[in-house]
Amino acid sequence: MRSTDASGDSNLSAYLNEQYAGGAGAGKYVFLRLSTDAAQTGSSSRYLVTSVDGAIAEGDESIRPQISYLTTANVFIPDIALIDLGGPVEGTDASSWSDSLPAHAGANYVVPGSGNLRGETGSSIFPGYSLTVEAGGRFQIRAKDLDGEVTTVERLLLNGGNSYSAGGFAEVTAGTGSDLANVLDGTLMNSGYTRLTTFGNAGGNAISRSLTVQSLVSGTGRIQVRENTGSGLTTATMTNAGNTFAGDWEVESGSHLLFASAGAVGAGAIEVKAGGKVEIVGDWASTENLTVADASGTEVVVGSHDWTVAELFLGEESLPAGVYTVAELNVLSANAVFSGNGSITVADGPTTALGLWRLFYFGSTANMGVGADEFDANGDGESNLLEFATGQNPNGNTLAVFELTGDLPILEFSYPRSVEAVEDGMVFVVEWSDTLLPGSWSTAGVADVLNSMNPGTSEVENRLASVPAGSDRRFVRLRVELP
Ligand SMILES: [Ca+2]
Ligand SMILES: [Ca+2]
Repeated sequence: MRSTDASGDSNLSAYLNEQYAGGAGAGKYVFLRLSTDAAQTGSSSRYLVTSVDGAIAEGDESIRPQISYLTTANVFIPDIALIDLGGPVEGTDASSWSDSLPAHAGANYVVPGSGNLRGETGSSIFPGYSLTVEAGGRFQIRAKDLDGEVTTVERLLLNGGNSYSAGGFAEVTAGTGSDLANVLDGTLMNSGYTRLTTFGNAGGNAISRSLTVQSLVSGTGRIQVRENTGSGLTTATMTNAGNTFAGDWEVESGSHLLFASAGAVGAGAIEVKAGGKVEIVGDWASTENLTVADASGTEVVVGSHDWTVAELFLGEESLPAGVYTVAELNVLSANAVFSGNGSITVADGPTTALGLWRLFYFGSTANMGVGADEFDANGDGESNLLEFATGQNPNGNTLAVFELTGDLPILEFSYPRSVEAVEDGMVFVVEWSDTLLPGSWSTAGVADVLNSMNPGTSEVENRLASVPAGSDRRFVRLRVELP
């Protein structure tokens, strides 16, 4: 219990004297009732004091006492639930809510599963302290960007479940109009699975109803952007550069997720599903992953920007660490399209040049199938690994050139060596044998240097190994080994 302060004492005293009415009210009881319907500002709540017979109506409102206090968020604030479930209902309808009042200040509102709350048309500020949408619940945004309108919810909490099957997620939808975007502002704290729904077609006609989220988005979980018909007619735009959301953004088929700045992505990872489109207008530097389905209709709009991600998954493949231009990404991608003239840097992907080489020629970094090291993809007698080691196209029609020249006492053996393979740690060993028997191969006396007369290129250098000639016959070979 708190004591009243000096002005409170004075007001309370004056109020009681008013009820006493100079003796005319003598004998009456004055009951003080604390009204919870009093206005609330921010986290400051207050009770208005009134008397049981409403004598204040005859009195001076200015001296009516108020008891105010500071609340901690979500403490001492009543929870009010949407009770009119199923069809869309208005928050301004008293019958929608468990306290039988239109949405008002000083309460936390909850839209449970099967709840479908329509935001107000025009610009509005949701009056409650917070608005929570639970799994299976829906909140429709109906402010129109064309008219400069904004729906503001100071604290929108999306508490979805863990799936996108019916009832498993919280939903925010673009609620009205055609050829426009509905606009949400305020803050949006996410947890669990959320779907942001836009509408491409309705009843067979294009209505192109997009959604713009200006809200500061925070929290974790998963936020999926999905156009109802997957026709690619709408965009879900995230505009707040201060977003801190640390979950996963997901773009469904025929849907478009646009981040107006790199900051708008927050700390989230991005997954572009088959047929989805993502766009970031800025240099996105992330420690999270970008996952892109290698499927037709999938689009990644890099624009003129440079992005950095921990890992870049293209289909099932994690691209090796490195810097990829949009053009290079389009070579690696069978179906997904990267657009613009920027680049994506992969910081933490697999790091071997051999993996990248396999990916480039065989579509996979994996040492298996047609890309396996010991496989001879083009049947020219050279294994894929030897093709890599000697800087060849494993699908081409070239053969590595090995030459053995010279005479007693020194033979000269020349061979091509991929600089990239050396940087990868691959070991090249020139060795000799007089019998070809297992265990007879030796490197004794071998010196292996760059062929200064014919050094090759920056990608494939020509090596010259001097090998001691034997007394009778001598065989020389190149052995390549992975690190
Ligand atoms: Ca071959
Ligand atoms: Ca070859």
